[in-house]
Parts: sequence; C-alpha cells; structure tokens
Amino acid sequence: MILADIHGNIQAVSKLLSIIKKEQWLIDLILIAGDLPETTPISLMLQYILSHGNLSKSKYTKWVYKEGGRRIFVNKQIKSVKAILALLASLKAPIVYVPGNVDSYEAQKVLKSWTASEVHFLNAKVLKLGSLQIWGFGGTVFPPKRHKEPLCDMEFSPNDFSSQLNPLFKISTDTSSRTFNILLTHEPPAFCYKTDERTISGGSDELTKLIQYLKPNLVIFGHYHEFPLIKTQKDMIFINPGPLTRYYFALVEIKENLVTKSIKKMNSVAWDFKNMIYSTRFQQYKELRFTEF
Ligand SMILES: [Mn+2]
Repeated sequence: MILADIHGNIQAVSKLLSIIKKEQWLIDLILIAGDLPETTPISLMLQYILSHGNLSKSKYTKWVYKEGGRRIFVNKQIKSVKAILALLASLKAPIVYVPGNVDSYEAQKVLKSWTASEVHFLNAKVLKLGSLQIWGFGGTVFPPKRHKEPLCDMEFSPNDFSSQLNPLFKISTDTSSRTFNILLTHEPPAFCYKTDERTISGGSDELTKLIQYLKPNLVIFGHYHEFPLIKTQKDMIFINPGPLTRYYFALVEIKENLVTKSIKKMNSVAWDFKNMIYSTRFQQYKELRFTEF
C-alpha cells in the first residue's frame, strides 16, 4: 500500500483501515512518501488569525516553524505521528517512511525511534526488504524564484538538496534481476503539466539524474496534491498515490514480473476540516510528462 501527504488526518486513516478490513485486503508493506504529521491544526490557525488579523499561508508557515507558534505546532505534530503510527500498526505490516517538507525535526525523531511496530525511517539510504530494494530520500527543493527562503524544516535550496542526495549515487546497488528496485521520495522528479489556464513545472532535476542512474522499477513520490497518477515511462512506473488527507491512496501488487497498480479515492467523512482545507489546492491535471530519462 502506498500513502503520501497524510497531514495528520486521523479520520482518513481510520476510514482507510475500515475499508481494508471490509475488503479483506492483505497489506504486506506500507510505503509512505512523506508529510505524515499534522500541518494545519485548526486551533493554532485560529490563534494565528486572532493575533495577526489575517491568514497568510507563507506567514503562518514561518510562524509555526521559525517563530512563536513552533512549540505548540511541534507538539501537535508529535501527537499526530504517534496516533497515526498506532492506528497503522493494526495492519501488522512494516512501514517504510521518507520525510516530507512539513516533517519537523521533532516529528522525524518520533518516526526514527518508534519501537511499538516496524517502522523504517529512510533518508538518503537504501533498505533491503526481501526481494525489494528501496531507496529513500526526503524533503523538497525550495524554488528560490518563488520564495525568498525555505520555511519548513525539510525544504532545501537546490544546492543543499543536491548535496544531500549525493550519497545515493555512491551506494553500491544490487542489480540482480531478482531484485525489485523502488525509489521512494517526497519530491517528484522534474515534470511539467498543463491545466486549462497554464503550464506548471516542478520537481527536481537531481532526482531525474538519480532515476537515470538507478533505473528503478518503481518511482514513488507525493507532495503535489493536485495530481494523483500512475504513469509508465521508459519501463519505469511512476506513482503519486495522491494525498491521504484528501482520501487518496494506491495499491500495488508485485507478482514475478507482473505489477498491478491502482489509485483509490474514498468518500470523505462529513465535516472533515483537513479534507476541506486542502481541497482548494486540487485541480485535475490535463497532461503530465516527466523530463525525459
Ligand atoms: Mn509536501
């Protein structure tokens, strides 16, 4: 099962668990492409609005990561990580996690030191699990042309992102044909897509280079809530399961050389604030392509 961008949505996680139980799906492994912790706690957003008289996304983000809101924000992140890991533990499947841009250092510490169930925290590392070889890399590139400075703990300048990614080019790889190679990241490789109004590009050129080098069977990422997708390019499968905070997830079954994959969308529970707040960001992509490999 592939998840991304949970953003502390415990209601969505509970709904997912009830569907898995009802459908009697057997989940062997849970891959999570970052941004699990709470990001928009309503009480803290109200506190911000009351003290600042407005709600600016970038100023709110700066306030919770770098200013007065941090202590309460981080405590809420930690609480949400513990609650969600405890819920997912009922599936009795190992979890492989890479941090997203919103993962505070403190929330990452909880994921790294979690012992109540099997959680592998992966950042610039490779993990062998049976016949799977999983390369993990977290965080996002902060586009200097869009903003002045990184705001979240795991947003990096292109230079820092690239130097942190470097170790993955140096680890010796098991290239035997019996190994199924997966690259799990939060940031996607470089891409562009068209909406009715404009063409949007994003992702990381460095990740594109890493993919050219590793040639993984499967590339998993998240971060862009706008386009849940399954796409095959040059014999590699690309999956953005979509944000679980908006009730999206993906299932992949690997049997010998046959890979079955699907993206699922659940109905939201009524009055889900997290689903609502992120729905403003949602727009269906028309045509998406990755930079050629
Ligand atoms: Mn993100």
